[in-house]
Amino acid sequence: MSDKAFDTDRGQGGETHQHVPEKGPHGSAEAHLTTNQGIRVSDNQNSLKSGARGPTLLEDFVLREKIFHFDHERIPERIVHARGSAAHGYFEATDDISDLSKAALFKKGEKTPVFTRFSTVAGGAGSVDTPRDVRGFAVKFYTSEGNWDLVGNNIPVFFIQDAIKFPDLVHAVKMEADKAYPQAGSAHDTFWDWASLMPETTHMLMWAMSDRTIPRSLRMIEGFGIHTFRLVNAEGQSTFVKFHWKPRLGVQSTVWDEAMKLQAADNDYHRRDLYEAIDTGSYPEWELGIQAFDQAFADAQPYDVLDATKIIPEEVIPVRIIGRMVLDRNPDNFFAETEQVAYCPANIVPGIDFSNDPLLQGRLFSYLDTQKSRLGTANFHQLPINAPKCPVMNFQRDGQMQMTVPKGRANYEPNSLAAHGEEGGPRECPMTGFKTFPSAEGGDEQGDKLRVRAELFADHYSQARLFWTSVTDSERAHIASSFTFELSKVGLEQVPSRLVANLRNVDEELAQRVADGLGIDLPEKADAARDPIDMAPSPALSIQKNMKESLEGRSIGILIADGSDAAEVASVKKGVEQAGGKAVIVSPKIGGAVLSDGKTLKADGQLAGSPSQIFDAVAIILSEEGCAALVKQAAAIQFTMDAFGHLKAIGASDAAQPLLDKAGVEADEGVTGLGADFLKAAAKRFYDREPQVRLLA
Ligand code: HDE
Repeated sequence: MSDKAFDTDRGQGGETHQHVPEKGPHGSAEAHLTTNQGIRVSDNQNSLKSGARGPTLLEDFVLREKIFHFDHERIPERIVHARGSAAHGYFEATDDISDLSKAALFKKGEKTPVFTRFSTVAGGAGSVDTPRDVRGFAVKFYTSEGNWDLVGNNIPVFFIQDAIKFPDLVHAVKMEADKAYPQAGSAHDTFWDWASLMPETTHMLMWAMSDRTIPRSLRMIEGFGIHTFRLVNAEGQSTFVKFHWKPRLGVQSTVWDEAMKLQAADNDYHRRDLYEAIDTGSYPEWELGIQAFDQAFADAQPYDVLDATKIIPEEVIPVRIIGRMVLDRNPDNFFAETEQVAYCPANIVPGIDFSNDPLLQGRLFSYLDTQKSRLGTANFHQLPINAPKCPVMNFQRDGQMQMTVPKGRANYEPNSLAAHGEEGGPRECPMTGFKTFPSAEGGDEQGDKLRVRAELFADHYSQARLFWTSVTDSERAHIASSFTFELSKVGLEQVPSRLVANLRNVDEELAQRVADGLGIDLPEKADAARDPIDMAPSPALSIQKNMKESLEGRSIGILIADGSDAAEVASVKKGVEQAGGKAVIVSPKIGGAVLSDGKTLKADGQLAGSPSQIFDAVAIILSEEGCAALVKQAAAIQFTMDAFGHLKAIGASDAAQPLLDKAGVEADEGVTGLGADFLKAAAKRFYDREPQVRLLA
């Protein structure tokens, strides 16, 4: 060797490998690093060169294989729902519904493994967690009879009624084709241009502009199968059904200013929250409920149960709880599991069936198809995360990335090979196999091939109005303000008034408030294809009317500084933890603060990196000297001001008052001392405070 060679792992060159123990600084002697062909790698630091300063050699198969594989690590992201977080868990059937469905997974006491993925819709895989957006809620049940995928959202209705409009919706809402922004979120020209021309979006827009689309946590969202499905019992009788997931922690949302600030504070806010909850044994849990009904009920409603822009109010058909889902294990590998999981609404098991909902029917094609382009092979079902946990046997063969090795020559059916001592392969199961429910699809008229929609689909406004009349004044103000905010970002002059013209069919006051918020004249009311009717309000649609006051699953920030009273800090921390919450100590330095007892309490978060939007409530425990220092710090003032502005409880020591004053905190029910009253307040949001801190439409 003429050049002076340097071997990074082992000091100066020239040493032979025999002298080096086959063990890296973090590895074990047994875990040998190999190539993909299983050949042990002797050096993972240096490529093969012709002399230490010479060219790298093409011969270096270790280098080439490593770079080759790296170059192909990325796969196409999902066209929608690209950003997601997932977890393993189980579903447990808690009620006997054998009168409705013969599915084994619904047998009371049966436990079925699940893999559940939550997602935003519009943003790319690397986008943020808290834009205003619908959340996907997809559950794969690995049942003993095959996989059932319930691929839903956190909103019970959808933007469109017919699958043929889906590409238009997605093109309009995703980043604009020429500009590549916005990366996530609907506040831009093309979405509102399209939506304002599509009155069928109105009901969904009401939900999208409500606090449902800015959830506090993925653990605190509801889930809905949206479409009407069928359940089929052992006698072959069918019942229509809608599926609901109800979170044990209740539904909780952020306020819009908080959601925006969360994007800056923590891009991964929801992903981290889900992961950490499971990691610390605080398992997210939902109840699965159904609304079951028959054809006579369906025929009697003023809306069509096949229309995905309509709900059935829970007050009309109460949700019957039939099971619970617990998510108790984080994925081991994000790519192999969360990214490669392939959901498909067409995956159903005996005992469940489809309805004619034209949106559902289109989905039955789309998901299987998209997985081929995303995962690259028709054999994606063989990936561990997608493979059923019951036997899979058929005569499908070959294809890219075939992972199984079928034996023998029986790759066709019928065959008589078994009778002659060869492997004959599986056979049909006329008794236990899946049979489509033989619904009578009507006589000659319904059988005609027509590009039409059923008559009641033309009512685009009655249920949008139902949503508006069912929520609180505060929720209405949020809806009107969100419409105003989103439309304020639209540069196309014709669009806001067109949308407001549609809103006049929902509620005149809503339309007027949005027009006032935008500073435009109230346009003429849009023609309605079908006049809306008034439906009885459904309080179940409101978040605020159904809040669960609890500290469980919530995170409380405790701001301290040098001199804070040690006993007060300890008591608040203990109180929060005993109530099931998480107490997070925040101080100007991560190293902590020296408390009144002379001891240093280490902080969980540094003030500059732990703004109050990441907490559900805050306790500010300061001494006079601590407060005098913090009152001059923008981060501390902002911390306090935002907690107040985001309608959270603030528990404060007497000496912290100057900081509260500087931050503009005014006394109300949510501003407390540090005792039991704080713990009670911390379980709530103070929506009554809002008119005092923010101008709403
Ligand atoms: Fe999807 N949707 N969708 N969708 N959807 C996809 O499948 C599609 C719809 C939903 O975590 C895609 O694997 C069509 C309604 C979720 O992996 C794609 C139509 C609902 C997820 C697709 C709809 C959903 C998807 C993109 C109109 C709520 C993420 C990547 C007919 C009930 C699942 C993929 C996950 C994903 C098509 C409408 C929920 C392209 C054509 C309604 C939760 O196949």
